[in-house]
This record gives sequence, structure tokens and C-alpha cells, in this order.
Amino acid sequence: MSYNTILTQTEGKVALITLNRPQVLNALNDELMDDLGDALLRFDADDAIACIVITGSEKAFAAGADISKMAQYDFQDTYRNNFITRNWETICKVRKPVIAAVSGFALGGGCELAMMCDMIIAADNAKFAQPEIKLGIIPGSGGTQRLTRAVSKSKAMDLCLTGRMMDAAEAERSGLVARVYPVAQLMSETMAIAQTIAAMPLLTLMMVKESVNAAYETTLTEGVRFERRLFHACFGTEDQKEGMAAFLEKRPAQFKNR
Ligand code: CO8
Repeated sequence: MSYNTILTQTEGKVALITLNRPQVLNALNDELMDDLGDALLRFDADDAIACIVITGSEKAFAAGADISKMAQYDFQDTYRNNFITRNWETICKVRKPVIAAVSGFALGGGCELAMMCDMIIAADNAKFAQPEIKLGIIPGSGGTQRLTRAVSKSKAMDLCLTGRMMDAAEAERSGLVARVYPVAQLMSETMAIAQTIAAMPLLTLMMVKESVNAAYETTLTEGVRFERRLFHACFGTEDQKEGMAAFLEKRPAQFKNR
């Protein structure tokens, strides 16, 4: 796979996608989001891959949507042409775990992209913000929704109303970020986490992702009911037989993703 705006590589069962528009701090435009969506769907369909990592550069995960492009838009360009919805949320269709490895700026659409991933691992230089208010717009790809669910109403209001930046320590304290590492170790630590995940049985990984995501969409009773159905379904997989047999026989499990 070769793209203009992203780099892709694989390490074992982990796919790494690097956003690559360094001259504009990985500002997100349609071409990049098309490339990213295409790579994500290809890796999702690839049986050799079990986990996907998205990262940027040391200075910027992504500094938001491309303002030079957006500055030309009027209401009709955004509404009539379905700005964002067409290709910016392809990531939400991916069924395998996706990790955001965030170093530097994750602003506006960059923060929203990170929040569309299943978890965020941050470098200690990471800065998160929804600065759209300073441009006369509101977040447009879930910032007011996912951030509020991640960090509480009060902090989401603080960030979206002031546009201020939140550092990695505050982001971890607030629950936006799963773990923080020194910047020099971000990629090695994130890839190690991804390899740990990728070694788990794939169908079960997908069920965990589906079930955790259901917590955002349903009541507790419905969510637990959904979890119970997937829990029962696990007992129809070969990997459940293998995982439990391996434990009892005191040997490593050999999962077949079946
Ligand atoms: N769009 C276009 N170009 C950008 C962007 C951007 N978002 N961010 C940075 N750049 C460009 C700069 O214009 C500059 O280009 P040039 O060298 O040609 O002048 C280059 O990147 C380097 O940037 P700076 O010189 O500004 O670097 P600094 O280190 O001085 O500052 C900052 C870094 C603080 C990140 C600063 O660049 C900045 O504030 N950027 C804009 C951040 C922002 O407002 N982001 C939100 C954009 S709105 C948005 O994302 C709406 C989302 C809509 C939905 C998206 C769905 C996923």
C-alpha cells in the first residue's frame, strides 16, 4: 500500500499508520482522510493483522482540520457536500482494536480523531485541545460528544469554551488517555501494548471492542444484556476451548482466531 499523506507498515500482527503531512503539522484534509480510511479498512480485512496503531510525528499527532481549506468553505460547501461525514469517520467502522499514539499536538479534528480510536497512549509532550471556538466554529467530528463522555461535562465545557490546551498529565488524570510515556519511548511502548493485544484471540478482541463501545450507546441493563450475549457466543469459538485447556494444562495458548 502506498499513499501520499500517510505511511503504513506492519510488525507481526500489528499495523502502524503514520500521518504524514509534516509541513502542516499533519493537518487533516480530504485526501489524508481518504488515505487513512482506505488503509484502515484494508488492515481490518487482513487476517494477518489483529491490532492497528495510528500515530503522527513527534511534534504533532494532528493539528486539526486543514484551516487553509476550511477557510474557503461556506454553509453550502459543508452541508451540501456533507463535509466530514463522507470520509472522516471511516475509522468508526473498523472492528479490530485501534490505538492512537499521540505525541505533540492533538488539536480540533486531531483530538477528535484520537478520540475515535479505542484508546489513547500519550507522550509526555502531548497537548490536547478543541480550539475551534477561536475560529468561530464548534467541534464538528464528535468533540463535544466524545470528550464529554471521556472527561465529564465540566472539563469538556472548560476545554471547548476556552479552547485551551490540556497536557498529557491532565489528560491522563481526566480519563482521556490510558497511559503516558516519555516521548522517546512512546512508539516502543505503544507497539508493545499493540503486540500484547494482537496476541489475544481476534474474535474475542472484536467482541470486547463491540461490547465496550455499546456502553456509550445504551442503558446499563441493555449493555449488560448485550455483553451477556457476546459472552455466551465466546463459548462457540475454538479459542475459548484452547484458552481454557491451555490454562489447565499449564502451557501457552495457541489461538487460531476461530
Ligand atoms: N491547518 C492548516 N495548516 C496548519 C494547521 C491547520 N490546522 N495547523 C498548523 N498549520 C500549519 C501552519 O500554518 C504552518 O504553516 P506555514 O509554515 O506554511 O506557516 C505550519 O503548519 C506550522 O505551524 P506553526 O508555524 O503555527 O507552528 P507553531 O509551532 O508555531 O504552532 C500550533 C503550532 C499551536 C499547533 C499552531 O499551528 C496552531 O494553532 N494550529 C491550528 C490549530 C487549530 O486551530 N486546530 C483546529 C482546527 S479546526 C478543526 O480541526 C475542526 C475539525 C472539524 C472536524 C474534523 C474531523 C476529524
